[in-house]
Amino acid sequence: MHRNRLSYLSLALAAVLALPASAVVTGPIPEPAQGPALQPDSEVSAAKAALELIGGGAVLNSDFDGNGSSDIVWRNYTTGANTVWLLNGANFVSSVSLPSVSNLGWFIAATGDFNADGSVDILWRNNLVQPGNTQQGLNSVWLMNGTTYVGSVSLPAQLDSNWRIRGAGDFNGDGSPDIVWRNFATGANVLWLMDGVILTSTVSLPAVGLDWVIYGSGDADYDNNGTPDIIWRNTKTGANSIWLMDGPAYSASAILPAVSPNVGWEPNAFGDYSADGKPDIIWRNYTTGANTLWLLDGTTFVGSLALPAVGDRNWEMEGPR
Ligand SMILES: [Ca+2]
Ligand SMILES: [Ca+2]
Ligand SMILES: [Ca+2]
Ligand SMILES: [Ca+2]
Repeated sequence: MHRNRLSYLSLALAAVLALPASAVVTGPIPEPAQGPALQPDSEVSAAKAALELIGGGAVLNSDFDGNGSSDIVWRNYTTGANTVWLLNGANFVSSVSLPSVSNLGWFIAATGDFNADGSVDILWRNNLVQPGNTQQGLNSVWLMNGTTYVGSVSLPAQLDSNWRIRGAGDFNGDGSPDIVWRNFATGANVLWLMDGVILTSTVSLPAVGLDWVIYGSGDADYDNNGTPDIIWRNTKTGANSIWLMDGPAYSASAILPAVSPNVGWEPNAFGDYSADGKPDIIWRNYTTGANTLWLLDGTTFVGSLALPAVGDRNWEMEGPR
């Protein structure tokens, strides 16, 4: 065990140290919005429950339009279209198209306010190893003003496609979102501590077996200790777990209810959708197109609520995370 941990650590360090100090790249090129905006399926939205708002929650870093409610980011991996759903609590209000990115190798990797201007930004990683994809390995932040694209900034590249960005949150409390990486070949996990869009240092987290996948972080602080936490799901057993973080260090785990594997559910968005100041989890079912909100009281499951479905499963829910 100890030896494995050390080998993961050295692998992780080797991987991050191999990064160029700075890479001049163009990032995903915004294109005019195209096609219809992502809309809820009408037959399901009619059945959606209104959620009684109990008011007063913190305004989280998952709120694109500044109305105090967390929103939802979508990307269509067939068309390249991108959309934000604006919500009022758990109620769908409207959808806003973002610029398209036609290179489907670009994944929306995380969200966070990287330039500390009060608007949530979008972190992209191009992770697709494919002939002709010259942007593989690049990472870029879209700086946003609300739901308006302002510009993009390149982060250091990471050419090893086994390293995937799985979320971002301010772990060391300096105001800059830090980036959560997981290596899908080795099980190693690393934080990039950021100063805005500048990588300042890396921190290795404990390694975890490959059945477990990190689904997100964001600013979701489930135990209210001031540090965002990390959501894990075991894709073989259906178990779900939260890593409670103490700054940029693992502190303890909390168990969430299990969700059967192999029926399509993935936890995809992490924010406060019940306006009680406590983060919740939105699940998307990639078999049926259904979306469901888990209401949490800290790390305790309280109940679930159906959200509008999106039958077109080319649309993937990409955060906030
Ligand atoms: Ca909002
Ligand atoms: Ca920003
Ligand atoms: Ca930070
Ligand atoms: Ca926490």
